[in-house]
Amino acid sequence: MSESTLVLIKPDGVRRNLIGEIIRRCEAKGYVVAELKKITPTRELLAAHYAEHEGKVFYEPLMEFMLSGDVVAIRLTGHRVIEGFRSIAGATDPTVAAAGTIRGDLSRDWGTKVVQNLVHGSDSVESAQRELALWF
Ligand code: DAT
Ligand code: MG
Repeated sequence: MSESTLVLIKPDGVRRNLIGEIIRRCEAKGYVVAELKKITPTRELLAAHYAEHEGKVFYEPLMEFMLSGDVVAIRLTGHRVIEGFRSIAGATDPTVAAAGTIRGDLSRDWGTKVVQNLVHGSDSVESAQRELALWF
């Protein structure tokens, strides 16, 4: 039984030329890149994507950050990939994300209003279905 998750390589990952390194880690883990595209997201798309965070203090900085450059959207597939990708991505806060994870190894806190942590991964089957429908 296979499932899909939405992975986004955020503008910091694209700017830092980490697209290959991030995809390499997904593939090395055994997941499959089923669909992939590089896009310039609109505010409307991001507002729908991050609807759960509307009203939070970091919402506007998060939107500005996500609008600051291109994003790579990936439909990543494999048994338990939703949970598995979040495991290899690491904790939201890159300062405390474990070594060995994407965020722990490759990102840090730069003192910006919103944490720049390289990747997004859907957090549940429902989120994955909703987000994949938005981006693909
Ligand atoms: P995740 O991306 O680990 O699922 P999230 O969905 O709670 O985390 O938040 C979305 C993004 O918003 C997250 O990747 C970074 C930013 N963010 C979350 N909480 C934050 C906070 N307390 N301060 C600053 N940025 C935050
Ligand atoms: Mg989230």
